[in-house]
Amino acid sequence: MMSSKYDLTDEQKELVAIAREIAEKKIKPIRAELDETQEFPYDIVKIFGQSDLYRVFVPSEYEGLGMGVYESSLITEELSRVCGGIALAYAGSLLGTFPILLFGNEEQKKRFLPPIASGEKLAAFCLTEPEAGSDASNVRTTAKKEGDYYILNGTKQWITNGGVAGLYSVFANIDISRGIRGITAFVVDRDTPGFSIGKKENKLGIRASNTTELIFNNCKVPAANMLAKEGQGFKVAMKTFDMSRPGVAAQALGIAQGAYEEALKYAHERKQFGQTIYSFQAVRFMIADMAMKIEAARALVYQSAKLADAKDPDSGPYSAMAKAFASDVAMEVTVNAVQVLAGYGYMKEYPVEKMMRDAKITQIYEGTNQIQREVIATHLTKELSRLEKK
Ligand code: COS
Repeated sequence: MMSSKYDLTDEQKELVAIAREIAEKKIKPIRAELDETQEFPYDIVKIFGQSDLYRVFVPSEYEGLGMGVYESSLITEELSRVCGGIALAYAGSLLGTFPILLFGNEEQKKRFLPPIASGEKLAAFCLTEPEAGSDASNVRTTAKKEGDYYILNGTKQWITNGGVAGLYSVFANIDISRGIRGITAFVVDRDTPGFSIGKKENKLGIRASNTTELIFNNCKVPAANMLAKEGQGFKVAMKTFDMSRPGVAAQALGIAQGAYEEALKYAHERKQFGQTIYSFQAVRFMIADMAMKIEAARALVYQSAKLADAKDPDSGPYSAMAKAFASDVAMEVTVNAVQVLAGYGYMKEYPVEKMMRDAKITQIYEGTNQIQREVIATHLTKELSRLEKK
């Protein structure tokens, strides 16, 4: 069913069609190989760039197309329907760009956004550290001011696009004793002295996505690259998540859609006991549940993306709901798709086992689904006081 049931503008329909064509013609033939080799899809990134997909989320003043989270999510969904890993070469760059879009000053936007819009540079979002996962406030990377520079020291881990980006949104603490109020955001260029790329991770899923450690060793970042003000980095990160989580939800939605389509097709072809397995209630109801839950997820994902674009004050909890719901659906659907394809589903000749592996990360990154439920529950307390005032 997908986005065609929604009231998309002609422009949005065109984007969906472009993303689908790239996914079907360019990504599908190589997805299994890149999953095996863990190679980054540089050629696909070039195609994304030539097709103006990175321009979608950049404002027109900075060589973008001036669209937003909704359109980017439609693209991410389509790409993820075929490969959730390769789709991250797109969605991961948007995540890394949000801090600049939301908090960059005019000069920074002019400097950083055009090469991201053209696809010349990918962006990466660098918050996670060995001791700062769910507790994002515990950033240990330090930033010390020296003249017109900040000197960064520390290590980031599990950074999407870590080894392949050109620009990095980095969170460091200017004074650990200030805790959360010391966290400060910077844009770090790949060529900055003292910056290097550490080990590349070997992952369960999204294996065509590049995930690395990053090392800051007296890394000399110009003070002009600081986003917002000193001590406002935690807010930069949280506001970024409010905007980026619909993208993870769209990735999960696309993966689920891909797995459901495989299961539906297979169940109509595969014969056992002299009839298609789709004629058995045990199988047909599993697939009906997949379709139903995917449609529910889609409604929530699109709504959360629209609220994010509208800068609705409640967009944060909606983004958290969409991310948690869609990723839980993706996990359930992909596990069941493997079950429908059974022995064949477990084999790498069919794509569903990869989709199951790819789905898992969507319940984990950009905040585990337990953290999403924390965000939602905290919001509900505020909702109660609103209800009581009525
Ligand atoms: N927008 C703006 N400000 C926000 C915010 C949001 N969405 N969420 C929190 N803040 C502000 C709070 O208002 C508070 O500000 P004040 O101190 O001025 O009142 C400050 O940030 C601290 O908020 P809080 O006390 O809720 O922070 P916690 O340390 O308890 O952390 C969670 C909150 C758990 C939600 C946060 O740490 C989080 O999102 N963790 C997950 C991190 C993550 O996604 N990691 C994955 C890495 S990226 S792949």
